[in-house]
Amino acid sequence: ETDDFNELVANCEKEALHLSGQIQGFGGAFFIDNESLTVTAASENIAEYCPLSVAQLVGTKVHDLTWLPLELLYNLGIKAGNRAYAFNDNTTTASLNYRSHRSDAGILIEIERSTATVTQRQYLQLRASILPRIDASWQEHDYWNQLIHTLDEFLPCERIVLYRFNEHWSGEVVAEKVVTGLPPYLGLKFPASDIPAIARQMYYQNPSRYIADSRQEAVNFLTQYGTPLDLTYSDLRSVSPLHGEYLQNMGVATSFSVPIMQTGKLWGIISCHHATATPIDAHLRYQAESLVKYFSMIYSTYQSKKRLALLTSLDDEVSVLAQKLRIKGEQSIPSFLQAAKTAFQASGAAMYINDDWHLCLPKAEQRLVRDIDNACRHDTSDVLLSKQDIRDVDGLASVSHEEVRGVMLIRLNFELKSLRLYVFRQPEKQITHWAGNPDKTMQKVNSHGVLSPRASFEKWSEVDGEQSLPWSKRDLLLAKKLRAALIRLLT
Ligand code: BLA
Repeated sequence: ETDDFNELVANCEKEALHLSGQIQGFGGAFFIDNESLTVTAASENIAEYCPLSVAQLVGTKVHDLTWLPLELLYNLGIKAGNRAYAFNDNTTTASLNYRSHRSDAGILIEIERSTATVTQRQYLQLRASILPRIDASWQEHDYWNQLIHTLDEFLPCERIVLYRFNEHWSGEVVAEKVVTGLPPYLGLKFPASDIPAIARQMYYQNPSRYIADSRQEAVNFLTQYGTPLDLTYSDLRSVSPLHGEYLQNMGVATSFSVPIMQTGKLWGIISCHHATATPIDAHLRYQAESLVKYFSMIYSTYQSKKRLALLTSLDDEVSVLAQKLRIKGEQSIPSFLQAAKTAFQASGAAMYINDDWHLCLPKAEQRLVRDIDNACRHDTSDVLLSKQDIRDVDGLASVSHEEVRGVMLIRLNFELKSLRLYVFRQPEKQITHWAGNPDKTMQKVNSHGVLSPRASFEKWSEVDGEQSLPWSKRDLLLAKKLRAALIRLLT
């Protein structure tokens, strides 16, 4: 079963999303080739959105597209990925929203019917509602909640979540607004395979991903030669069948997600759901994208300030620690170790200096510490070694001591002097709440072994009592700063 699963995940990672050759049926699209300046591809449903049939449109010269809002071409620029918009255009009888996307090969035009609109003034009011309410006492979740509540003012959704990626691309719902009657996802973790790398990568090219109806049939969109067009920049791109099924299992028809970038990297997403197909107008989506970008900037300023404050407070902490060693030398080692233990929220500490061991462990065990040192000190990893389970270190598989489970080693190696400082943490019971069993993100649906995404997103709690609490970014920074201070002290 694990093999099946791994194979399927590997397949997902390979799915060429941009070459699906199909679009979703809530809009129509055609492509203008750069070289010939003629239309070389049109979606089968294009007649619903323009005065021409597929056969009439393909082959048309760009200057004959007189019904096309001109700004779509004028405002486009020449960089691949550039976009231009024309909202609520009334050149035809219906009010239409147009979008153009520039790629190296040409220009993709996408057209949707308009269903709602946000005026510029309304948008400015929404945007303003994020900024003036910011208070010096705001914590992270205040920023997150403010964003989703502002989006909720104009997006027709039953659930809006802020989903933050973790280190290895699993993620967690850290803020949520959901109508009563639906199960909350707040605090639940989702495995990385729910959004494969190839789908995450799309957020660097596109400001959002909109799935109008997870059950709707796709519409063919092929070139005049019958080959699929590159739909990288298409908002209408058809839905990966597997993801369509995932959404249906979640009870979601409409899904709209917007990336949150921090320092140029995908940090999280806003994900909006509705159980029944509920159109989100292109103009509203565009305003949501702008609002999320605006939020990202404010939030990264907040993060920089927080980081600066952290660095300053760590500097203070380190200088107090280092001071302890400086004043009384050898004699002060016990109180230094005690203080280091506190600073790292550790269960014990040990230091090797001047060819001697000093221990600060409730049950001091010289031998154990020497064994650990023998196994760890030659580790070739960086200046710091940190583990949540010391038994993962080669040669230490059988260590069993109730105060020694997590380990952090800070080492200095000089020709004459060598110092190694160990801090230990005890095992701690830790609970992770998953949205469904993470070992069963896939299920077999029939005797042929066809796999499908999990059917249950119900809270599934995983309890681990074997590891120490993780060493946080703050712990690692503190360790690096302490190491630098010790170097200054000893040289
Ligand atoms: C895409 N998966 C996505 C997207 C999201 C998620 C947000 C982007 C498209 C969208 O907005 O709907 C996942 N959505 C979530 C999560 C939450 C949410 C975690 O709201 C939490 C609240 N999916 C799987 C597995 C595979 C998979 C096992 O579960 C494959 C092995 C694939 N997910 C998959 C694919 C896409 C996707 C292929 C891209 C879909 C597309 O763009 O067409």
